[in-house]
This record gives sequence, structure tokens and C-alpha cells, in this order.
Amino acid sequence: MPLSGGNADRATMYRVTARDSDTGANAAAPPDAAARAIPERDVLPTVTMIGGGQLARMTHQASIALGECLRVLAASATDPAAQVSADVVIGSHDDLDDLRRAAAGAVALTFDHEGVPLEHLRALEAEGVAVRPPSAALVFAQDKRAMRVKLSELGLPVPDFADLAGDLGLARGRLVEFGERHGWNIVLKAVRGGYDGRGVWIVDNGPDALAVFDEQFNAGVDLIAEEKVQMRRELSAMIARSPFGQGGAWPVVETVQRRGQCAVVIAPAPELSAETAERAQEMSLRLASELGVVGVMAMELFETTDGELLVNELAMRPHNSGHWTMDGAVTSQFEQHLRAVLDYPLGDTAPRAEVTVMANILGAAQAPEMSMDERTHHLMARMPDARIHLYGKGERPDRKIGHVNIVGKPGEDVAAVRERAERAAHWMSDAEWTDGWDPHS
Ligand code: AIR
Repeated sequence: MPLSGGNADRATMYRVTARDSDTGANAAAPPDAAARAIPERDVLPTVTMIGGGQLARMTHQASIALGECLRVLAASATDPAAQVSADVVIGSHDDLDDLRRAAAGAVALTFDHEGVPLEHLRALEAEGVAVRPPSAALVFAQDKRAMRVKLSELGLPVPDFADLAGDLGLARGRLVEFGERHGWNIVLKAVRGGYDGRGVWIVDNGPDALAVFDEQFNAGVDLIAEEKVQMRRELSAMIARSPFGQGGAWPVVETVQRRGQCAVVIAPAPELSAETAERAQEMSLRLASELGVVGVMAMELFETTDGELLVNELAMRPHNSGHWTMDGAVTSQFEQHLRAVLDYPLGDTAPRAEVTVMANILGAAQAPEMSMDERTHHLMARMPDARIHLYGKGERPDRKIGHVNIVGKPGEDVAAVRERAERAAHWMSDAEWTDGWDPHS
């Protein structure tokens, strides 16, 4: 499904806007712009992204082509986005005054992670800041329990789950009842704050589940229990929505997870029926519209062994399952996110090739002796069509430090494109060719 007609869910007939009313944005340059030597821009609006990780870094990259410069609130000057943006506010996403400083003079405030306290966002909204997505939508990406309850209310399919909040004894009872009902094929998940495999515990028996529950309860971590779904694979339906009500969906992709985090993305998902793909896109677009999401949103889905779709997670920000769009789609998720939060017309979501595969460059268990620079030289020499994206991050085991996109050649087999992408990414992670290739032999 390409762009869905301009104003499908438009509630008002005018362009909503931050630019006109919310912040008086262009009127004032940020207070310390001069100190940061940023020339005053009279027409191009400033967007602020909270968080200085790779998602902000790649959003900044897209902002450059639009004549803009993403402002980032980063914890330190060495954060991936702070290394590259000329408009950096150093501070904490937990501190309301830091958030205010970052928002001053910007037309929209958006996010590279889910960690900003909702009460701060509500305070900023009350002060007229255009928070995008708004706090009323973001709550469903931050809070897994609220998301599951809301989706069930809206008739969207979610795995069976149990709420483990409240009194310890009662919650333990609910966990035992739920576990027994599902033969202990269950997963425990932190309601807030988990990502990339953090905050998820896969258990297969009662004592282990109760041990995890007790430990997390004592640490003040709120949990839900969820049935472990019999799935064929995981999918992601990425869409964008603007305040104007325009929606756009990229092809549905298959995500391959390893050690609890995304390792590979195949776009579009191989052998997915057109009917299922469209159902996934419609679910994602409809939910974004119902919740008033602004920006890009990833709806992560399980495709069950009997062909059903269940919603697993939501992310209301650029997402790993959309990195392939940087090279494999007409409009990348990063540019689209900016267009949406600025309330510009959305870009074309069509793929540029029959298949594109993204493979994450993850920090190796033991960082190789060969420098990243030398690894990059070798990859470029061997695979000139590999699109390399490095995040400027230190190598730590399993940390996402970059990714490689391979855009398939016409008629190239999906498996061959995937093999090339994974070979390239593994080389960058481990300085080891998975096919045993040796340039000197
Ligand atoms: N991120 C946010 N939610 C999920 C992911 N992967 C990105 C954001 C964030 C960065 O990962 O860009 O800033 C944090 O990465 P790390 O490796 O420092 O934990």
C-alpha cells in the first residue's frame, strides 16, 4: 500500500501547526544559538530530537538534505548524534528544564527512544511545545500494558497476557494461573523501559517464572506475562502519519531476531501474501490514526504458524526494521519522520528494488584486533555495492554499532542477497569472512 490519500483521517480542514501557533517557532532563535555558532535560519524550521543515539544521528543526516539541522538533546558530546549535529544541547531526557532548553524555538519535539517521562511531556505540551508524537499517543509505545489493553479495546489482535501489577500475593496468583493455562509457555516483560532484548525473560516453568517475578518485583520493575506465541516469523509494518492526516506505509518486512534483538531485516517479507501484507499495513495505519500518532511508527507483529497476525510491540520513532529504507526505498524512514513531524507532505514509500536486506553490525563478543577503519577498507574492496552505515559508537558485545544494506540486483535471489548482507555485517563485527575468503590466498 503506497501513500493513503491525503486526508483520510483529517479532523480539521487546515494544516495543524506548530509553525503557526504552538511555539512561535521561527520568531526566536534558540537562546544559546550564537554560542553554538549556528547561523540564524529564517525559513527552515528546527526540529529537536530527544536522545543522541544512532536514530537521531541518521535523522540528522536526513535533515541536512532538507536544508535543516536537527537539534539533539544528548547526554554527552560523544553520543552518536552529538558528534555530527551543529545544534547540540547537552542534558538529560529526565530533566524538565533540559527538555525546555532543547525545545526552545523548535517547531517540534520528537524522540530517538522511549525514555522521556510522560509527565514532562505533558508539562511541555501545556507550555505550547508541539510534542510529536503527542504524549497521549506515546504512552502506548512506552507502556506495554497500556498498549495491550488499548489494542484489545480497538479489536486489534494481541497475544494473551496477564497484568502482574499491584499486590504481590495477588499478582503471584495471577502469574501461576496464567502460566498453568499456557503450560508455562510464557514470557515475562517489563512494562516500561525494555528494548533490544532488555526487559524480557523467557521462562518455561513455574519456579523460574516466580523467581524472575519476585526479583523484579523487589527491584520495583512492573511486569506483564504473555503467552509464547507459536510463530512462523516476525514482521514489521512501518508507516508514517502527519498531523494533516496523511498516511504512508512501506512494504511489510520480515525481521530476524538473535539473542533477543533484531539482526536482519528482509524487505519486503518473502512469500507474504498480498492480503496479509495489506492487513498488516491497514492495522498499523488505522492504529496510528486512532491514537493520533505523528511521525513514523513500527508495528512489530508475529505471524503465527496458522497465518494469523498478532501485535507484539509498537515504536513511535524511527526503528531498526526501517533502516533498509535508507537505500532500498524512495523515501527513507528518517526523512519521512521529519516530513511528518513538520507536517509536510509525505514522501513516496515505494521500494527501489525487488529485495533489500539490512544486517546489523553488532559489537563482537571480543572486539577484533583489526581496526574498524581497516575492516571498512576490506569490505569496500570486496563488496562495492554494500551500503555501510556506521554510528560512531564504541564496540560492546551485541551493541548495535552500524548496519549494512544490500539492495538486490534485478532477479537476484532473496537468499543470495541475505547471505551477502549477513556476510558483510559479520565481517564488520568480527573481522571474519563467513565464507572463509582470504584476500591473500
Ligand atoms: N534505540 C532506541 N530504542 C531502541 C534503540 N535501538 C536507539 C536510540 C538510542 C540508542 O539506540 O538511537 O539512543 C541507544 O543505543 P545504546 O547502544 O547506547 O544503548
